Amino acid sequence: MMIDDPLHPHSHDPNPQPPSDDPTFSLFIEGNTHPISLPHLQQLPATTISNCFIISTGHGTTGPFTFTGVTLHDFARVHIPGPWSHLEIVSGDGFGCRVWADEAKETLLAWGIDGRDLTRQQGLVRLIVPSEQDDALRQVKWVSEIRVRSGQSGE
Ligand SMILES: Nc1nc2c(c(=O)[nH]1)N[C@H]1C(S)=C(S)[C@@H](COP(=O)(O)O)O[C@H]1N2
Ligand SMILES: [Mo]
Repeated sequence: MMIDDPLHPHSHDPNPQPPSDDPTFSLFIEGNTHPISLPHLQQLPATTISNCFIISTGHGTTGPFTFTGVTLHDFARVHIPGPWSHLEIVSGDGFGCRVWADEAKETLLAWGIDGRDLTRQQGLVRLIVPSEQDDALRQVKWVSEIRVRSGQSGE
């Protein structure tokens, strides 16, 4: 295992400080890179999911929050033409996780919280995986890259 691989999450200690001010992220698909801006993301179909918790056993649970954003399912329908098995979601501070296609309807690229815009400090744009309970290791703040994969495993 590579220690600095963002897809093998590090310690459970959250980083409170955004790596930059710009919420634009890059979509990597079949060797091409597309910038995805926040205004663009906010024009995609919005989904709101209530009763979300950020469950981090080491430093307490926060919530319930109501997050608003675009599901990865809707995002993929617009931006990913071919079949895909999973997405690698990576942040600007070297954090990340994988989301499989069968989870995409329940997973948000969130830009809103409790009826307001998420602040950059709160994670804008933030991956929200409501089912996750493992120290918030999939609640990725400051998404900076989404890489589309069609392989079997996470390798
Ligand atoms: N980009 C990024 N996202 C991250 C982390 C991080 O260090 N960097 N830490 C995770 C962990 S371990 C926790 S507990 C939560 C903390 O979320 P909060 O800062 O909203 O409480 O963010 C998760 N998402
Ligand atoms: Mo955590």
